[in-house]
Amino acid sequence: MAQAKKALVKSKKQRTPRTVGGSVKKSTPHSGVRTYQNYIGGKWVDSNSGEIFENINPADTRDVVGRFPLSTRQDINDAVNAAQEAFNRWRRTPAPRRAEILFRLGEILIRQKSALAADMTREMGKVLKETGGDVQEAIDCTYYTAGEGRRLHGFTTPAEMPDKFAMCVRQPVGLCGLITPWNFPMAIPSWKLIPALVCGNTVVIKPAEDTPLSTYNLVKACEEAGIPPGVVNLVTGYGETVGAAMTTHPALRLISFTGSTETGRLVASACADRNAICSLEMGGKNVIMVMEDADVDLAVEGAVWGAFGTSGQRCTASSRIVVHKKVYKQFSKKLVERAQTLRVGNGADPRTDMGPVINSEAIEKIRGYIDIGRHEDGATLAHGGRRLTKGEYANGFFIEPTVFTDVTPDMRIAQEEIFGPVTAVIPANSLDEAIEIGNGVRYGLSASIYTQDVNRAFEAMNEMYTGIFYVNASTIGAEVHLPFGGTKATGNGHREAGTQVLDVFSEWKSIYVDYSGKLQRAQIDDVKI
Ligand code: UN1
Repeated sequence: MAQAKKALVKSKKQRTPRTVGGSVKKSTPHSGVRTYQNYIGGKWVDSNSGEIFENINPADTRDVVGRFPLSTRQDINDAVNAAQEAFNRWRRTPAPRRAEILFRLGEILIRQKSALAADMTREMGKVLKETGGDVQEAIDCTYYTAGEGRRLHGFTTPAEMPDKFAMCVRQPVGLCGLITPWNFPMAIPSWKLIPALVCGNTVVIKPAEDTPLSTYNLVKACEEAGIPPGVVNLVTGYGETVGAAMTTHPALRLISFTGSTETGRLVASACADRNAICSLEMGGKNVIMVMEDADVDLAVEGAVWGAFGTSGQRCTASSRIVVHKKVYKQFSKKLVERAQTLRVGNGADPRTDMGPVINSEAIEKIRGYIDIGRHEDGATLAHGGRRLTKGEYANGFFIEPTVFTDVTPDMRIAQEEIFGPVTAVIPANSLDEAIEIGNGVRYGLSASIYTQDVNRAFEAMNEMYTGIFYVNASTIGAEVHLPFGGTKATGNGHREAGTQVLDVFSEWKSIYVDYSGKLQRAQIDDVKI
Protein backbone atom coordinates (compact mmCIF):
# COMPACT_ATOMS: atom_id res chain seq x y z
CA MET A 1 0.00 0.00 0.00
CA ALA A 2 2.79 2.44 0.93
CA GLN A 3 4.41 1.47 -2.32
CA ALA A 4 1.22 2.20 -4.24
CA LYS A 5 0.82 5.57 -2.51
CA LYS A 6 4.32 6.53 -3.47
CA ALA A 7 3.57 5.80 -7.08
CA LEU A 8 0.65 8.20 -6.90
CA VAL A 9 2.88 11.22 -6.57
CA LYS A 10 4.63 10.54 -9.83
CA SER A 11 3.60 12.22 -13.02
CA LYS A 12 1.68 9.70 -15.10
CA LYS A 13 3.78 10.43 -18.14
CA GLN A 14 6.81 9.58 -16.04
CA ARG A 15 5.76 6.21 -14.78
CA THR A 16 8.53 4.69 -16.82
CA PRO A 17 12.19 4.01 -16.00
CA ARG A 18 13.35 5.84 -19.11
CA THR A 19 12.13 9.28 -18.17
CA VAL A 20 13.67 12.24 -16.45
CA GLY A 21 14.51 11.70 -12.79
CA GLY A 22 12.19 12.27 -9.81
CA SER A 23 9.10 14.12 -10.90
CA VAL A 24 8.10 15.70 -7.61
CA LYS A 25 10.32 18.64 -6.87
CA LYS A 26 10.37 21.72 -4.70
CA SER A 27 9.33 24.61 -6.90
CA THR A 28 12.68 26.22 -7.44
CA PRO A 29 13.30 28.13 -10.68
CA HIS A 30 14.78 25.93 -13.37
CA SER A 31 16.65 27.03 -16.46
CA GLY A 32 14.41 27.22 -19.49
CA VAL A 33 11.44 25.36 -18.04
CA ARG A 34 8.58 27.52 -16.88
CA THR A 35 6.92 26.97 -13.51
CA TYR A 36 3.18 27.63 -13.57
CA GLN A 37 0.84 28.49 -10.69
CA ASN A 38 -2.69 27.84 -9.53
CA TYR A 39 -5.31 30.53 -10.07
CA ILE A 40 -7.31 31.19 -6.91
CA GLY A 41 -9.50 34.24 -6.19
CA GLY A 42 -8.02 36.08 -9.18
CA LYS A 43 -4.40 35.57 -8.05
CA TRP A 44 -1.70 33.31 -9.44
CA VAL A 45 -0.33 31.36 -6.47
CA ASP A 46 1.89 28.37 -5.66
CA SER A 47 0.50 25.29 -3.99
CA ASN A 48 0.58 25.14 -0.19
CA SER A 49 2.73 22.04 -0.64
CA GLY A 50 5.49 24.06 -2.32
CA GLU A 51 5.86 21.07 -4.63
CA ILE A 52 5.49 20.75 -8.35
CA PHE A 53 5.16 18.02 -10.94
CA GLU A 54 6.46 17.96 -14.47
CA ASN A 55 4.40 18.02 -17.62
CA ILE A 56 6.25 15.90 -20.15
CA ASN A 57 5.95 15.77 -23.95
CA PRO A 58 4.74 12.23 -24.79
CA ALA A 59 6.50 12.37 -28.17
CA ASP A 60 9.83 13.13 -26.48
CA THR A 61 10.08 12.63 -22.74
CA ARG A 62 13.28 14.70 -22.57
CA ASP A 63 11.13 17.74 -23.30
CA VAL A 64 9.65 19.16 -20.07
CA VAL A 65 6.69 21.29 -21.14
CA GLY A 66 6.33 22.96 -17.75
CA ARG A 67 6.23 22.52 -13.99
CA PHE A 68 2.86 22.69 -12.30
CA PRO A 69 1.75 22.92 -8.66
CA LEU A 70 1.33 19.56 -6.94
CA SER A 71 -1.65 20.81 -5.01
CA THR A 72 -3.26 19.65 -1.79
CA ARG A 73 -6.63 19.58 -0.06
CA GLN A 74 -5.76 22.96 1.43
CA ASP A 75 -5.42 24.46 -2.07
CA ILE A 76 -8.86 23.09 -2.91
CA ASN A 77 -10.26 24.62 0.30
CA ASP A 78 -8.78 27.98 -0.69
CA ALA A 79 -10.19 27.70 -4.20
CA VAL A 80 -13.65 26.75 -2.91
CA ASN A 81 -13.60 29.71 -0.49
CA ALA A 82 -12.73 32.02 -3.38
CA ALA A 83 -15.55 30.54 -5.48
CA GLN A 84 -17.93 31.03 -2.53
CA GLU A 85 -16.94 34.65 -2.12
CA ALA A 86 -17.48 35.39 -5.81
CA PHE A 87 -20.75 33.49 -6.15
CA ASN A 88 -23.42 36.01 -5.13
CA ARG A 89 -22.03 38.77 -7.29
CA TRP A 90 -21.65 36.51 -10.31
CA ARG A 91 -25.10 34.92 -10.04
CA ARG A 92 -26.65 38.40 -9.74
CA THR A 93 -24.78 39.60 -12.83
CA PRO A 94 -27.41 39.48 -15.60
CA ALA A 95 -26.85 36.46 -17.83
CA PRO A 96 -26.44 38.59 -21.01
CA ARG A 97 -23.63 40.48 -19.23
CA ARG A 98 -21.98 37.21 -18.18
CA ALA A 99 -22.25 36.10 -21.80
CA GLU A 100 -20.57 39.28 -23.09
CA ILE A 101 -17.44 38.30 -21.18
CA LEU A 102 -17.66 34.80 -22.64
CA PHE A 103 -17.90 36.17 -26.18
CA ARG A 104 -14.68 38.08 -25.44
CA LEU A 105 -13.15 34.79 -24.30
CA GLY A 106 -14.14 33.27 -27.66
CA GLU A 107 -12.37 36.10 -29.50
CA ILE A 108 -9.19 35.56 -27.47
CA LEU A 109 -9.22 31.84 -28.24
CA ILE A 110 -9.64 32.55 -31.97
CA ARG A 111 -6.70 34.95 -31.87
CA GLN A 112 -4.50 32.45 -30.04
CA LYS A 113 -5.68 29.32 -31.83
CA SER A 114 -2.42 28.21 -33.45
CA ALA A 115 -0.32 28.87 -30.32
CA LEU A 116 -2.84 27.00 -28.17
CA ALA A 117 -2.80 24.07 -30.60
CA ALA A 118 1.02 23.96 -30.56
CA ASP A 119 1.06 23.90 -26.74
CA MET A 120 -1.52 21.14 -26.76
CA THR A 121 0.35 18.97 -29.24
CA ARG A 122 3.46 19.35 -27.11
CA GLU A 123 1.78 18.24 -23.91
CA MET A 124 -0.75 15.75 -25.28
CA GLY A 125 0.76 14.37 -28.48
CA LYS A 126 -2.05 14.47 -31.03
CA VAL A 127 -1.29 16.02 -34.41
CA LEU A 128 -1.57 19.77 -34.94
CA LYS A 129 -4.66 19.49 -37.14
CA GLU A 130 -6.42 17.70 -34.31
CA THR A 131 -5.27 20.05 -31.56
CA GLY A 132 -6.44 22.93 -33.78
CA GLY A 133 -9.77 21.09 -33.88
CA ASP A 134 -9.76 20.75 -30.11
CA VAL A 135 -9.29 24.52 -29.70
CA GLN A 136 -11.95 25.10 -32.38
CA GLU A 137 -14.36 22.94 -30.40
CA ALA A 138 -13.72 25.17 -27.37
CA ILE A 139 -14.34 28.26 -29.52
CA ASP A 140 -17.55 26.78 -30.95
CA CYS A 141 -18.71 25.84 -27.48
CA THR A 142 -17.92 29.31 -26.15
CA TYR A 143 -19.85 31.13 -28.88
CA TYR A 144 -22.78 28.74 -28.90
CA THR A 145 -23.17 28.62 -25.14
CA ALA A 146 -22.55 32.35 -24.63
CA GLY A 147 -25.56 32.84 -26.91
CA GLU A 148 -27.57 31.17 -24.17
CA GLY A 149 -26.96 34.26 -22.04
CA ARG A 150 -29.82 35.87 -23.99
CA ARG A 151 -32.01 32.76 -23.85
CA LEU A 152 -31.62 30.46 -20.85
CA HIS A 153 -35.25 29.71 -21.58
CA GLY A 154 -37.66 28.83 -18.86
CA PHE A 155 -41.38 28.51 -19.54
CA THR A 156 -44.80 29.68 -18.51
CA THR A 157 -47.80 27.41 -18.23
CA PRO A 158 -51.44 27.85 -17.16
CA ALA A 159 -52.14 27.55 -13.46
CA GLU A 160 -55.06 25.38 -12.39
CA MET A 161 -56.82 28.20 -10.56
CA PRO A 162 -58.09 31.58 -11.77
CA ASP A 163 -55.98 34.69 -11.29
CA LYS A 164 -52.86 32.69 -10.76
CA PHE A 165 -49.74 32.65 -12.91
CA ALA A 166 -47.27 29.75 -13.19
CA MET A 167 -43.75 29.81 -14.61
CA CYS A 168 -40.46 28.01 -14.38
CA VAL A 169 -37.01 29.62 -14.39
CA ARG A 170 -33.43 28.41 -14.15
CA GLN A 171 -31.19 29.26 -11.22
CA PRO A 172 -27.50 28.43 -10.84
CA VAL A 173 -26.57 25.29 -8.94
CA GLY A 174 -23.89 27.05 -6.90
CA LEU A 175 -20.23 26.08 -6.67
CA CYS A 176 -19.16 23.51 -9.26
CA GLY A 177 -16.10 21.24 -9.34
CA LEU A 178 -14.91 20.32 -12.85
CA ILE A 179 -12.56 17.36 -13.28
CA THR A 180 -11.34 17.04 -16.86
CA PRO A 181 -9.39 14.47 -18.93
CA TRP A 182 -6.24 14.71 -21.02
CA ASN A 183 -7.53 13.58 -24.42
CA PHE A 184 -9.40 16.81 -25.21
CA PRO A 185 -7.49 19.19 -22.95
CA MET A 186 -9.32 22.35 -24.01
CA ALA A 187 -12.56 21.20 -25.64
CA ILE A 188 -13.82 19.19 -22.67
CA PRO A 189 -12.94 21.81 -20.02
CA SER A 190 -14.82 24.34 -22.19
CA TRP A 191 -17.89 22.05 -22.43
CA LYS A 192 -18.12 22.22 -18.66
CA LEU A 193 -16.78 25.67 -17.86
CA ILE A 194 -18.74 27.81 -20.33
CA PRO A 195 -22.22 26.44 -19.50
CA ALA A 196 -21.39 26.56 -15.79
CA LEU A 197 -20.49 30.25 -16.11
CA VAL A 198 -23.35 31.32 -18.34
CA CYS A 199 -25.76 29.76 -15.82
CA GLY A 200 -24.21 31.87 -13.02
CA ASN A 201 -22.15 29.27 -11.16
CA THR A 202 -18.61 29.73 -9.92
CA VAL A 203 -16.12 26.91 -10.44
CA VAL A 204 -13.00 25.12 -9.35
CA ILE A 205 -11.38 23.25 -12.21
CA LYS A 206 -8.80 20.48 -11.99
CA PRO A 207 -7.26 19.44 -15.30
CA ALA A 208 -5.74 16.00 -15.87
CA GLU A 209 -2.16 15.87 -14.58
CA ASP A 210 -0.92 14.91 -18.05
CA THR A 211 -2.23 18.07 -19.73
CA PRO A 212 -2.48 21.01 -17.32
CA LEU A 213 -1.07 23.57 -19.78
CA SER A 214 -4.11 23.74 -22.08
CA THR A 215 -6.44 24.38 -19.15
CA TYR A 216 -3.98 26.93 -17.79
CA ASN A 217 -4.19 28.63 -21.22
CA LEU A 218 -7.98 28.54 -21.10
CA VAL A 219 -8.09 30.04 -17.60
CA LYS A 220 -5.51 32.67 -18.56
CA ALA A 221 -7.81 33.63 -21.45
CA CYS A 222 -10.74 33.84 -18.97
CA GLU A 223 -8.69 36.28 -16.91
CA GLU A 224 -7.88 38.36 -19.98
CA ALA A 225 -11.54 38.35 -21.04
CA GLY A 226 -12.46 39.94 -17.71
CA ILE A 227 -14.10 37.12 -15.78
CA PRO A 228 -14.12 38.48 -12.20
CA PRO A 229 -11.76 37.09 -9.52
CA GLY A 230 -12.97 33.92 -7.81
CA VAL A 231 -15.44 32.97 -10.56
CA VAL A 232 -12.97 30.55 -12.17
CA ASN A 233 -10.33 28.88 -10.01
CA LEU A 234 -7.67 26.51 -11.33
CA VAL A 235 -5.94 23.93 -9.15
CA THR A 236 -3.53 21.40 -10.67
CA GLY A 237 -2.46 18.09 -9.18
CA TYR A 238 -3.41 14.45 -8.95
CA GLY A 239 -6.82 12.88 -8.87
CA GLU A 240 -6.06 10.89 -5.75
CA THR A 241 -5.44 14.06 -3.75
CA VAL A 242 -6.92 17.11 -5.45
CA GLY A 243 -9.73 15.24 -7.23
CA ALA A 244 -10.66 13.44 -4.00
CA ALA A 245 -10.61 16.75 -2.10
CA MET A 246 -13.07 18.13 -4.63
CA THR A 247 -15.50 15.22 -4.69
CA THR A 248 -15.71 15.24 -0.89
CA HIS A 249 -15.84 19.01 -0.35
CA PRO A 250 -19.20 19.87 1.24
CA ALA A 251 -19.48 23.24 -0.53
CA LEU A 252 -19.05 21.91 -4.08
CA ARG A 253 -22.68 21.36 -4.95
CA LEU A 254 -21.91 19.68 -8.27
CA ILE A 255 -19.07 17.60 -9.66
CA SER A 256 -18.77 17.25 -13.43
CA PHE A 257 -16.33 14.53 -14.40
CA THR A 258 -15.05 13.09 -17.68
CA GLY A 259 -12.73 10.10 -17.52
CA SER A 260 -12.72 6.37 -17.00
CA THR A 261 -15.77 4.42 -15.88
CA GLU A 262 -13.78 3.11 -12.90
CA THR A 263 -12.86 6.59 -11.61
CA GLY A 264 -16.36 7.81 -12.43
CA ARG A 265 -17.76 5.27 -10.02
CA LEU A 266 -15.55 6.64 -7.22
CA VAL A 267 -16.64 10.18 -8.05
CA ALA A 268 -20.29 9.13 -8.03
CA SER A 269 -20.09 7.38 -4.68
CA ALA A 270 -18.26 10.31 -3.06
CA CYS A 271 -21.02 12.58 -4.36
CA ALA A 272 -23.75 10.19 -3.25
CA ASP A 273 -22.39 10.29 0.30
CA ARG A 274 -23.08 14.00 0.54
CA ASN A 275 -26.03 14.29 -1.86
CA ALA A 276 -24.08 16.34 -4.37
CA ILE A 277 -25.08 16.49 -8.03
CA CYS A 278 -22.79 14.45 -10.21
CA SER A 279 -22.53 14.45 -14.00
CA LEU A 280 -20.36 11.75 -15.53
CA GLU A 281 -19.00 11.14 -19.04
CA MET A 282 -17.05 7.91 -19.16
CA GLY A 283 -15.99 5.03 -21.39
CA GLY A 284 -17.03 3.80 -24.80
CA LYS A 285 -16.72 0.75 -27.05
CA ASN A 286 -18.10 2.28 -30.18
CA VAL A 287 -19.08 0.35 -33.26
CA ILE A 288 -19.06 1.00 -36.98
CA MET A 289 -21.40 -1.38 -38.82
CA VAL A 290 -20.50 -1.92 -42.48
CA MET A 291 -23.31 -3.46 -44.55
CA GLU A 292 -22.83 -5.38 -47.79
CA ASP A 293 -24.27 -2.47 -49.80
CA ALA A 294 -21.89 0.09 -48.24
CA ASP A 295 -19.41 2.22 -50.12
CA VAL A 296 -16.51 0.15 -48.81
CA ASP A 297 -13.80 2.70 -49.57
CA LEU A 298 -15.72 5.34 -47.67
CA ALA A 299 -16.25 2.94 -44.77
CA VAL A 300 -12.51 2.20 -44.68
CA GLU A 301 -11.72 5.92 -44.52
CA GLY A 302 -14.23 6.33 -41.70
CA ALA A 303 -12.79 3.37 -39.84
CA VAL A 304 -9.20 4.65 -40.13
CA TRP A 305 -10.19 8.11 -38.91
CA GLY A 306 -12.36 6.74 -36.11
CA ALA A 307 -9.91 4.08 -34.92
CA PHE A 308 -6.60 5.92 -35.28
CA GLY A 309 -7.48 9.62 -35.01
CA THR A 310 -6.13 10.91 -31.66
CA SER A 311 -4.28 7.54 -31.58
CA GLY A 312 -7.59 5.93 -30.66
CA GLN A 313 -7.73 7.96 -27.45
CA ARG A 314 -11.24 9.30 -27.83
CA CYS A 315 -14.14 7.98 -25.86
CA THR A 316 -15.92 8.01 -29.23
CA ALA A 317 -13.15 6.00 -30.99
CA SER A 318 -14.21 3.29 -33.47
CA SER A 319 -12.80 0.38 -31.51
CA ARG A 320 -15.14 -2.22 -33.11
CA ILE A 321 -15.99 -2.62 -36.78
CA VAL A 322 -18.72 -5.12 -37.51
CA VAL A 323 -18.65 -6.04 -41.20
CA HIS A 324 -21.16 -8.02 -43.26
CA LYS A 325 -19.61 -11.29 -44.38
CA LYS A 326 -20.19 -10.46 -48.05
CA VAL A 327 -17.71 -7.54 -47.87
CA TYR A 328 -15.68 -8.68 -44.85
CA LYS A 329 -12.56 -9.87 -46.76
CA GLN A 330 -12.53 -6.86 -49.06
CA PHE A 331 -13.02 -4.43 -46.17
CA SER A 332 -10.39 -6.05 -43.93
CA LYS A 333 -7.79 -6.08 -46.70
CA LYS A 334 -8.37 -2.44 -47.54
CA LEU A 335 -8.34 -1.44 -43.88
CA VAL A 336 -4.97 -3.11 -43.32
CA GLU A 337 -3.54 -1.55 -46.49
CA ARG A 338 -4.71 1.86 -45.39
CA ALA A 339 -3.39 1.41 -41.82
CA GLN A 340 0.01 0.53 -43.31
CA THR A 341 0.20 3.95 -44.96
CA LEU A 342 -0.24 5.88 -41.70
CA ARG A 343 2.86 7.71 -40.61
CA VAL A 344 3.39 7.55 -36.87
CA GLY A 345 5.46 10.36 -35.37
CA ASN A 346 5.66 13.58 -33.43
CA GLY A 347 2.33 15.39 -33.76
CA ALA A 348 4.18 18.67 -34.30
CA ASP A 349 5.53 17.35 -37.63
CA PRO A 350 2.99 18.13 -40.36
CA ARG A 351 3.80 14.81 -42.10
CA THR A 352 2.57 12.84 -39.10
CA ASP A 353 -0.79 11.05 -39.32
CA MET A 354 -0.81 9.57 -35.83
CA GLY A 355 0.99 10.85 -32.74
CA PRO A 356 2.09 9.04 -29.57
CA VAL A 357 -0.18 7.80 -26.79
CA ILE A 358 -0.29 9.77 -23.59
CA ASN A 359 2.09 8.02 -21.18
CA SER A 360 3.86 4.83 -20.19
CA GLU A 361 0.81 3.49 -18.35
CA ALA A 362 -1.15 3.80 -21.58
CA ILE A 363 1.61 1.93 -23.43
CA GLU A 364 1.44 -0.89 -20.89
CA LYS A 365 -2.34 -1.08 -20.98
CA ILE A 366 -2.52 -1.09 -24.80
CA ARG A 367 0.26 -3.65 -25.16
CA GLY A 368 -1.50 -5.77 -22.55
CA TYR A 369 -4.64 -5.77 -24.69
CA ILE A 370 -2.68 -6.56 -27.83
CA ASP A 371 -1.27 -9.61 -26.03
CA ILE A 372 -4.73 -10.59 -24.86
CA GLY A 373 -6.00 -10.26 -28.44
CA ARG A 374 -3.28 -12.50 -29.80
CA HIS A 375 -3.03 -15.16 -27.12
CA GLU A 376 -5.96 -15.22 -24.78
CA ASP A 377 -8.64 -14.21 -27.30
CA GLY A 378 -7.00 -15.85 -30.32
CA ALA A 379 -7.91 -13.20 -32.89
CA THR A 380 -5.73 -12.54 -35.97
CA LEU A 381 -3.30 -9.66 -35.60
CA ALA A 382 -3.64 -8.33 -39.16
CA HIS A 383 -1.52 -5.21 -38.72
CA GLY A 384 0.62 -3.43 -36.13
CA GLY A 385 0.83 -4.52 -32.52
CA ARG A 386 4.31 -3.27 -31.71
CA ARG A 387 5.65 -0.42 -29.64
CA LEU A 388 8.02 1.72 -31.73
CA THR A 389 11.26 2.42 -29.91
CA LYS A 390 14.00 3.11 -32.44
CA GLY A 391 15.31 6.35 -33.96
CA GLU A 392 12.78 9.18 -33.78
CA TYR A 393 10.61 7.02 -31.52
CA ALA A 394 13.28 6.32 -28.89
CA ASN A 395 12.04 8.84 -26.32
CA GLY A 396 8.31 8.75 -26.85
CA PHE A 397 5.22 6.63 -26.29
CA PHE A 398 4.63 5.37 -29.80
CA ILE A 399 2.63 2.35 -30.79
CA GLU A 400 1.66 1.08 -34.23
CA PRO A 401 -1.88 1.41 -35.52
CA THR A 402 -3.22 -2.07 -34.82
CA VAL A 403 -5.93 -4.07 -36.57
CA PHE A 404 -7.31 -7.35 -35.27
CA THR A 405 -9.50 -9.40 -37.61
CA ASP A 406 -11.58 -12.55 -37.03
CA VAL A 407 -12.67 -11.11 -33.72
CA THR A 408 -15.76 -12.56 -32.05
CA PRO A 409 -18.10 -10.36 -30.02
CA ASP A 410 -17.35 -12.01 -26.68
CA MET A 411 -13.56 -11.51 -26.84
CA ARG A 412 -12.09 -9.08 -24.33
CA ILE A 413 -10.68 -6.90 -27.12
CA ALA A 414 -14.27 -6.62 -28.41
CA GLN A 415 -15.73 -5.82 -24.99
CA GLU A 416 -13.30 -3.67 -23.01
CA GLU A 417 -12.21 -0.11 -23.64
CA ILE A 418 -8.55 -0.09 -24.74
CA PHE A 419 -8.21 3.68 -25.36
CA GLY A 420 -5.44 3.30 -27.90
CA PRO A 421 -4.91 2.73 -31.63
CA VAL A 422 -6.39 -0.76 -31.68
CA THR A 423 -9.51 -1.80 -33.53
CA ALA A 424 -11.35 -5.13 -33.72
CA VAL A 425 -12.97 -6.28 -36.98
CA ILE A 426 -15.89 -8.63 -36.37
CA PRO A 427 -17.78 -10.51 -39.13
CA ALA A 428 -21.60 -10.63 -39.10
CA ASN A 429 -24.28 -12.29 -41.26
CA SER A 430 -26.97 -9.63 -41.21
CA LEU A 431 -28.01 -6.20 -40.02
CA ASP A 432 -29.87 -7.78 -37.10
CA GLU A 433 -26.75 -9.60 -35.99
CA ALA A 434 -24.64 -6.44 -36.41
CA ILE A 435 -27.08 -4.51 -34.22
CA GLU A 436 -27.02 -7.24 -31.59
CA ILE A 437 -23.22 -7.22 -31.54
CA GLY A 438 -23.20 -3.43 -31.59
CA ASN A 439 -25.44 -3.23 -28.53
CA GLY A 440 -23.72 -6.15 -26.80
CA VAL A 441 -21.27 -4.17 -24.68
CA ARG A 442 -21.53 -2.38 -21.35
CA TYR A 443 -21.06 1.06 -22.93
CA GLY A 444 -23.40 3.15 -25.09
CA LEU A 445 -21.68 6.26 -26.42
CA SER A 446 -21.47 6.27 -30.22
CA ALA A 447 -22.32 3.97 -33.14
CA SER A 448 -22.47 4.24 -36.91
CA ILE A 449 -23.67 2.41 -39.99
CA TYR A 450 -22.39 2.45 -43.55
CA THR A 451 -25.15 1.50 -45.99
CA GLN A 452 -26.85 2.88 -49.11
CA ASP A 453 -30.23 1.63 -47.94
CA VAL A 454 -32.26 4.25 -46.12
CA ASN A 455 -34.48 1.61 -44.49
CA ARG A 456 -31.50 -0.11 -42.90
CA ALA A 457 -30.05 3.22 -41.84
CA PHE A 458 -33.25 4.09 -40.01
CA GLU A 459 -33.60 0.64 -38.51
CA ALA A 460 -30.08 0.83 -37.06
CA MET A 461 -30.66 4.41 -35.92
CA ASN A 462 -33.74 3.24 -34.05
CA GLU A 463 -32.29 0.06 -32.58
CA MET A 464 -28.86 1.16 -31.36
CA TYR A 465 -29.04 2.13 -27.68
CA THR A 466 -26.37 4.82 -27.78
CA GLY A 467 -26.23 8.55 -27.12
CA ILE A 468 -24.80 9.33 -30.56
CA PHE A 469 -25.44 7.72 -33.94
CA TYR A 470 -23.98 8.37 -37.39
CA VAL A 471 -25.02 7.29 -40.88
CA ASN A 472 -22.24 6.94 -43.45
CA ALA A 473 -19.76 8.63 -41.14
CA SER A 474 -17.38 7.51 -38.41
CA THR A 475 -18.20 7.31 -34.69
CA ILE A 476 -16.15 10.44 -33.88
CA GLY A 477 -16.77 14.08 -34.62
CA ALA A 478 -19.67 15.24 -32.45
CA GLU A 479 -20.66 18.90 -32.84
CA VAL A 480 -21.11 21.20 -29.85
CA HIS A 481 -24.70 22.28 -30.43
CA LEU A 482 -26.01 18.72 -30.09
CA PRO A 483 -26.09 16.88 -26.76
CA PHE A 484 -23.04 14.70 -26.08
CA GLY A 485 -23.07 11.64 -23.85
CA GLY A 486 -24.02 8.01 -23.70
CA THR A 487 -26.20 5.30 -22.23
CA LYS A 488 -25.34 2.40 -19.89
CA ALA A 489 -21.83 2.50 -18.33
CA THR A 490 -20.88 5.54 -20.44
CA GLY A 491 -22.76 8.01 -18.29
CA ASN A 492 -25.26 8.61 -15.54
CA GLY A 493 -28.08 10.09 -17.55
CA HIS A 494 -26.76 13.58 -18.20
CA ARG A 495 -25.64 15.23 -21.42
CA GLU A 496 -22.97 17.80 -22.11
CA ALA A 497 -23.10 20.35 -24.97
CA GLY A 498 -26.28 21.40 -26.75
CA THR A 499 -28.82 23.24 -24.63
CA GLN A 500 -29.24 20.01 -22.65
CA VAL A 501 -26.08 20.81 -20.66
CA LEU A 502 -27.96 23.73 -19.10
CA ASP A 503 -29.99 21.14 -17.20
CA VAL A 504 -26.76 20.00 -15.53
CA PHE A 505 -25.56 23.45 -14.54
CA SER A 506 -28.87 24.97 -13.45
CA GLU A 507 -31.70 24.03 -11.14
CA TRP A 508 -35.31 24.60 -12.08
CA LYS A 509 -37.43 26.85 -9.90
CA SER A 510 -41.22 26.66 -10.32
CA ILE A 511 -42.90 29.94 -9.42
CA TYR A 512 -46.61 30.55 -8.72
CA VAL A 513 -48.02 34.07 -8.51
CA ASP A 514 -51.52 34.29 -7.03
CA TYR A 515 -53.07 37.67 -7.87
CA SER A 516 -56.65 36.74 -6.85
CA GLY A 517 -56.39 38.47 -3.48
CA LYS A 518 -57.92 35.46 -1.73
CA LEU A 519 -56.82 32.10 -0.43
CA GLN A 520 -56.89 29.54 -3.23
CA ARG A 521 -56.00 25.99 -2.32
CA ALA A 522 -54.39 23.75 -4.93
CA GLN A 523 -55.90 20.30 -5.38
CA ILE A 524 -58.83 21.16 -3.09
CA ASP A 525 -62.08 20.62 -4.96
CA ASP A 526 -63.90 23.92 -4.34
CA VAL A 527 -62.72 26.17 -7.15
CA LYS A 528 -65.64 28.18 -8.60
CA ILE A 529 -65.10 29.66 -12.03
C1 UN1 B 1 -13.98 12.41 -26.04
O1 UN1 B 1 -13.36 11.57 -26.64
O2 UN1 B 1 -14.04 12.39 -24.79
O3 UN1 B 1 -16.94 13.51 -30.98
C2 UN1 B 1 -14.66 13.56 -26.68
C3 UN1 B 1 -15.72 13.56 -30.86
C4 UN1 B 1 -15.11 14.80 -30.26
C5 UN1 B 1 -15.19 14.76 -28.78
C6 UN1 B 1 -14.65 13.50 -28.17
N1 UN1 B 1 -15.82 15.96 -30.76
O4 UN1 B 1 -14.99 12.66 -31.20
